[in-house]
Order: sequence, then structure tokens, then C-alpha cells
Amino acid sequence: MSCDVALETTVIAHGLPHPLNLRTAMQMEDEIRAEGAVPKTIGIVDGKVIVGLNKDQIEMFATLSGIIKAASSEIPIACALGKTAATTVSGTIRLASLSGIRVMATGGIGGVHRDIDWDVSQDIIELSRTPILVVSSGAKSILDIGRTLEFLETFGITVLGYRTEFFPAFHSRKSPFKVSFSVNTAQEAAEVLIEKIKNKIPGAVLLVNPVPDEEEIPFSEVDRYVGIASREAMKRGISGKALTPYLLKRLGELSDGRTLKANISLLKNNAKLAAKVAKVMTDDR
Ligand code: PSU
Ligand code: MN
Repeated sequence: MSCDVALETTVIAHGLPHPLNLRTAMQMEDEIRAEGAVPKTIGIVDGKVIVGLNKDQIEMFATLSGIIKAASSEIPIACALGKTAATTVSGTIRLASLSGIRVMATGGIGGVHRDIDWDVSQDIIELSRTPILVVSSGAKSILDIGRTLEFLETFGITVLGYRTEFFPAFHSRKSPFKVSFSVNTAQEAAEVLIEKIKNKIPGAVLLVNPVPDEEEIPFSEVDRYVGIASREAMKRGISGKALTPYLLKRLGELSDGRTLKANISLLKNNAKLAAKVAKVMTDDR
């Protein structure tokens, strides 16, 4: 089994501003290499799926405007029409899994949006049918975390806290919600995935890893910004695929760049943990 860690391109193209996006993408790859694993950043270039983009290609995702945001359902469209598309968590784990990759790192998964009827991310559906371990810092604080957790449960996604008893809220180490189970080592986390696969239980393991202390922003503070940004989005009629990028951008402005700092810190930290899990998975085989 390979020692690969999959990384997404949506966070590069739509989640972080230039030039921080490029720097962070390269730093995530470096974190993975430093642990002795292999980073595979995934995207679609001119209709071709690429598992393991090179530096020039990553730079293109970081700088070009008008790149499509592809969840799993848009992969066939991008391929058939020869488009360049950044893959979300759902699109990335689908393609990673097809290549036999068993570990992915991201910032926060998509989930159930607040105050909007039925905006639920495809991330949840894809996590429910893909045998992969995804390291994330919980769900983005722009979401309804309680409802997102209920959906994770309904769809049979195995949630594991990494050295925490709380479900993290992306920029904050704790949300008001607890996780039922946690692990203390990458080894334990890898074993949970191995057992899930061995017992033929479809779906992913979501390993939730809180943002490092130094960059944490208190939940109540982020919550206030999210309230402001969500009301603005509603007023301006921003919805669907454009909503997550808009909210992330506004949080950065409202917090004087602190949400950005937290986002970058947790992305690197998650890449490192994912690499540790990938190492165990290979050494075990
Ligand atoms: N994590 C981040 N920044 C991001 C995302 C995750 O730190 O931009 C992206 C992921 O690609 C995730 C997507 O799959 O946001 C969810 O978008 P939506 O809510 O439209 O499903
Ligand atoms: Mn959505």
C-alpha cells in the first residue's frame, strides 16, 4: 500500500487568498514529506484528472481566476468538457480512493449550512461511501455544527476526536458539542479505518484535530462574525457554491486576518497528522 496523503485544490483556488494560498499548499506538502509520506494534491486540468499536481500546476490553481469548484457530481462535467476544476473534499476523496489512497487532509469539511433550508454539502454523502480517513478541524464554523453532527451520524461516518473530547469548530478548539470517542495516537486512528474496511462497512473515518492553541479564536467571537457575514450573504443573494468562499473571505476581513492565520495553521497541522496516519497504514501492511 502506498504512503500517499491526498490534498484538495478547492482550498487553494477558493478558500484562501493569493499569495497565502500557494504558500500554504506548498507548506502542507512539506509537512507531509517531513513525516516520510507522499503528498498528492488532486485537481482537474483541462479535463484531465491529476493525482499529484506538480508545483507549476498548483501555482495555476492558486492564481488563475474562473476555476470551477468541483464536488463529485461535477467531476464528469469538468472531464467531458475539458475544464480546469478544483476539487472539494467530496471530489478529492472520490478521486483519491479510485487511486487507492486511504488518507486525506483538509481544513474543515462541508456540512449543513445555518439558517438555510437544505444547503447540505456533498462532502457528507461522499464521506458516507468512501473508505478513507479524513483529517479535519471539525466542520467550518460557518455551518450549523449540531445538525452537521446529526448528519454525520445518520450517514454512518465514523467520527473520532484526536486528543480531544469535543468536536472542534475549525477556528476554535471546541464547539459546544462532544465527540463520543477519541484516540491518542495516529496508530489507533489508522486501526479504526482498517477495521472499518475489514468489516466491509462503507464510508469514511473523520479524524477531528483541533487548531493549535496559539492560533485559536474563541468560539463566541467567530460565531459573532459568522452571524454578520451570513446576514450579509443572505441580503446579497449569495448562495450555493459561492456561499462558503464568500463567508470565509468575510470572516478574514471581520477578524483582521486572524481567521486566516488559524485556517493556515490548522491546515498544516492536519497535513502532518494525516501523514502520520498514512505512515502507520503502510508500515502495517
Ligand atoms: N476547508 C477549508 N477551506 C475550504 C474548504 C474546506 O479550510 O475552502 C472547502 C472544501 O473543499 C469543502 C468545501 O469540501 O469547502 C465545502 O463547500 P460546500 O459548502 O459548497 O460544499
Ligand atoms: Mn453547499
